[in-house]
Amino acid sequence: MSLYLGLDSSTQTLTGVVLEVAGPRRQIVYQRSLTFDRDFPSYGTHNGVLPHTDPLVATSPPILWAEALDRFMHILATESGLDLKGLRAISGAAQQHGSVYLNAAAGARLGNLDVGRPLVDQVRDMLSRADAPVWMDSSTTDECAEITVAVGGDESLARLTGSRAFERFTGPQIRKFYARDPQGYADTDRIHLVSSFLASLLVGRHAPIDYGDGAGMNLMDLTRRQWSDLALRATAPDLAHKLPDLCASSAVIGRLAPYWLERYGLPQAKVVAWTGDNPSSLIGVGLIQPRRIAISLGTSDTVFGYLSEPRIDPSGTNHVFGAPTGDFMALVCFKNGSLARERVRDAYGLDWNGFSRALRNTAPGNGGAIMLPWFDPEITPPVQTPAVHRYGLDAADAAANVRGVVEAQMMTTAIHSAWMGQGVEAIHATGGAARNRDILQVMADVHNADVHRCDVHESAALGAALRAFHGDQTDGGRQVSWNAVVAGVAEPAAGSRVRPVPENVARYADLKRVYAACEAHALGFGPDPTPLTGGG
Ligand code: XUL
Repeated sequence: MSLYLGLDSSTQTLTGVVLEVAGPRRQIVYQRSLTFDRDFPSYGTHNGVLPHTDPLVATSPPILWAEALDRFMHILATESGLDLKGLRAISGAAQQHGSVYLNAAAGARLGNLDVGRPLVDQVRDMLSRADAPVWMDSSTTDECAEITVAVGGDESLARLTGSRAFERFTGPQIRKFYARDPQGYADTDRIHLVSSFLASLLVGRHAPIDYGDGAGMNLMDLTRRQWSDLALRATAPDLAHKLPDLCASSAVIGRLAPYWLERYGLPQAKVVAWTGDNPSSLIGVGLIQPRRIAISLGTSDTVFGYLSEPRIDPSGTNHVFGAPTGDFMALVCFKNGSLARERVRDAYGLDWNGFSRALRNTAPGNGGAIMLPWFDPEITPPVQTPAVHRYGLDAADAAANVRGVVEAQMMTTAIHSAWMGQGVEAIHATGGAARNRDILQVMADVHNADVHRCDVHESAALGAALRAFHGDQTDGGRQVSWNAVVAGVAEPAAGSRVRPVPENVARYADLKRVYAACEAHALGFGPDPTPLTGGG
């Protein structure tokens, strides 16, 4: 019997999942989350982020993440009741893009962690910058523009690194630090991602950055999987010497350092490279084959696509990262997810049952009526000023508006993931709203694909535990397919398949064109499409 620990250091929590593998049987035997605000109140974070007067700035204290890791290991060792002698490997995932700045003494300190002192006190002395900018930061618009010009434009940067410049990405953040605090930058010996920083604490030396998370920096040549000289030069001087090495996501990067063995009695488990939370979730929702996507219906709606080759989104809104399988993944994010569904539900005084009833009592295609449900600023397509647009849709008709919001959300996911160019056969639906079969039917019909419900929670931590298992196996010379890795754990719920109805598929093929025309009109670059819609 072997145990595998998967950790996920997200914006607000550190979660650990322990997977037990005994022959073909896999089961989750332990799960625990620590919430940064509640469990570590002395740092004064709000939802995991420090307060700032400038609303565009978002940073967190890296020592908080280190303390949480230390406390999690203590709890695991003393309260889990697990026989940890069987712990064979650990891997992890972390919020993407955030960066941690270490001084020249950090290498030696990492290699010599004092078992008698809490980790947090030792990490404090390793930092050349007390705070870490995180993915919620959007203060680097100038730096994005400078890097983009130096690399030859949006499209060149996207082709090179998988994404055009985004404020939260690590390269622009590094450039801002260099520009605002040149001495701090000069004192920085190594710049880690959150993922490689935490992995470094486990192995007791500077850990590499994996290709998956490395692709979220605007610094890595996505196809060659190496740091891009051009992008590095566009970002900050001498950066090549400050970045860790890159490695495959499944690489075993070391074993648990003596600190963990002596302090918590843990065995010398292997440590598999950490990655970003999104690449890790790809495994956690069992997305390991081409022609499959996952749609997470949560606070925001997110599409993950498994890609066997790097592709570029011509609209420049979306990202391509490395996938833990060694392939690639696409990430498309829609901000108006559950919030938009709730706004419509509440506007018509419905509960979720009433919402479902409205969906069942209206015909697919909504008589040609279209809603653009941009209750909040939207990421895909980019919409700065929120507004709900209705084309041929009567705002007083509750049922038509319920259908309008759901059809809009499914059509926008289909239209804005078409660039992945892979013809979707099956969709893994996750998140709260995936419990609603009527919504999943619209998803199946709009995408013309089978939809399977995935009931996994903590998909990033689960993905990390599965990656720990995979890394351990392949490191031991055993070939194990990703199918075998996720079998029975990160698979769709049995009996949850929803098939597309051919007649609805045909209707939505037409309606998607109308939706795209409405979107173009609302964004100001297309004619009024009302004649095409229900009101025409
Ligand atoms: C992805 C992104 C977020 C963070 C959240 O580009 O910024 O999903 O990874 O933790």
